[in-house]
Amino acid sequence: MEGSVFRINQAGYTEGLPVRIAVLAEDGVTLEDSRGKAVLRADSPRLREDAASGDRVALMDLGTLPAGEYTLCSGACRRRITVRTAPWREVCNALIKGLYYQRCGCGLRPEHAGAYAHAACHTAPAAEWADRSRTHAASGGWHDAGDYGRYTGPGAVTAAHLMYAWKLFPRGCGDDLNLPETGNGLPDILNETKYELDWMLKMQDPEGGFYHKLTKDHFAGFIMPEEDRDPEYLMPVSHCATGAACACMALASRIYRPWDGAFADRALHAARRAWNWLEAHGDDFVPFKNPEGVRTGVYSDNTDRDERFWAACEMLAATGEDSFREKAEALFAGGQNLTRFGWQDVGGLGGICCLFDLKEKAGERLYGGLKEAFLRQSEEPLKYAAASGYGTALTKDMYSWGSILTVLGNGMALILHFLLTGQREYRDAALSQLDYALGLNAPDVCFVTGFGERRVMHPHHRPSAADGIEEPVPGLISGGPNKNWTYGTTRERLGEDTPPARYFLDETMSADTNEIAIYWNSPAVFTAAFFNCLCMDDAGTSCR
Ligand code: 9MR
Ligand code: ZN
Repeated sequence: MEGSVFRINQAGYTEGLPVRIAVLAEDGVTLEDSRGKAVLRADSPRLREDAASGDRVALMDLGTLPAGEYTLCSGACRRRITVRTAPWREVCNALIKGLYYQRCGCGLRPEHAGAYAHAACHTAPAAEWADRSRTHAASGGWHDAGDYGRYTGPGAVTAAHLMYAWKLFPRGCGDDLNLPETGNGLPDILNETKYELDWMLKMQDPEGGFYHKLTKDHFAGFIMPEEDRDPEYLMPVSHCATGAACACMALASRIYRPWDGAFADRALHAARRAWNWLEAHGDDFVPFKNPEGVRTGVYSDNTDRDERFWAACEMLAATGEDSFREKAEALFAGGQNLTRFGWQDVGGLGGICCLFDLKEKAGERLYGGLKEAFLRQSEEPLKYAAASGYGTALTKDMYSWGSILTVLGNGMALILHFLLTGQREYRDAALSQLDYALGLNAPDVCFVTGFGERRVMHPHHRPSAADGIEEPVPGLISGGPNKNWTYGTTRERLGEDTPPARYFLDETMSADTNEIAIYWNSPAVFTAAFFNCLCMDDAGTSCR
């Protein structure tokens, strides 16, 4: 495998969807079936320089292939690929189960977690940072990433990706994940999401605002979570956390109502209290800063206009009240990035809400304007993908910390564009973003743990490093190449000349290129759920 001239989706291609590979050599390419018979021959590919990686590479579309095992041949180099009827189910399930392994405040039992079982962690009540005399029971939620903190905004965004994945692609989200709740009547994706939502409700302060995060004052060492026993604190309320939690809770009230009216009511009540807090704090926005002496994740942002926009859309969808439409219109008119779905810019989530759930309720002004803006903005990722030697929807400057979020967020935007217009080039470009995550990339790495012959083995993830098991915890996705803000230790290893798309180290200490995070798993769930749905649907356009 070392030095292969092929880059492939290592987790498997899908019958009925284009099979794309990248090749880095000029020899002609032959594809053999499992009996060694050539089923496809391509002339010498025309290599072109890929700006992000510096590679001379050709992206080849082999068209659609029947399910089976194949071998790619170029000169002396051979590499196996697999085509399956529905590879996405397994990937999607693993990515959701990956979040289960991040559960905090409980033990993971062997019957659900296998070898990755561990004792309960972080169960103690937490004091407010600013007033240690005030303590609250706030355990639960998912560990955010490779660290053990729980952060409200990132959690809200993750839960929203999962809820929309379920809302848009219910049959694609898998089920039967062997969670403690499996079989209780709720789909498992919603069971897993509820674990985070139940915690998030505990993060609301008596005034209605949401604490920004629940962490220690410093990151833990590389120990198991149950060994991390230093006190944790509720860090101050922030505008962005409150806006994101408001939106998330309003969405949750709609999603869970068919199964659990009492929970839906609690969620909507929390959302209203958060909204009132935002209204009362319209003029005093300040970016969140770590209090003196705190060194855990900051998740700072210099505006809350996108969180307010998303919250207004979700409040409108949950209540139908006109005042929210007016707010949403005004915040949209102020400018929103509708293709962003990450913890910092949540404009795209407000967009999904309006475009797919509100329609008439949004009114022509908001819906029409938003749709036009979204369709325009989402042409960008298509252009990036077309310009990239690997079909990746990033320019060379976009390889920042957690570049996988931008890749998969663009994948989400491309899918939504396809759902709105039926244009196949958008669907196919979205597929390239998943192909990237699963190995069709310059470093030749499958970024999802547990998948692929050249998979991430040493993510910056405390349990994976501390549990004594060779394979990392499965179903977690690495942030991937990052050359924009890097650690000295990473630079020492990779040097100045390594191009952005190759700026990746599969090493535990490289948090800057190889951490995992819940809100990187969730856009992968969304995209995989879509393609899983597509595989199950003969019409091939939508699975709604
Ligand atoms: O995802 C975050 C990324 O966008 C930032 O560049 C990076 C540095 O501030 O932080 C990332 O978030 C980390 C958070 O601060 C703490 N938990 C781990 C997160 C993933 O690396
Ligand atoms: Zn924990």
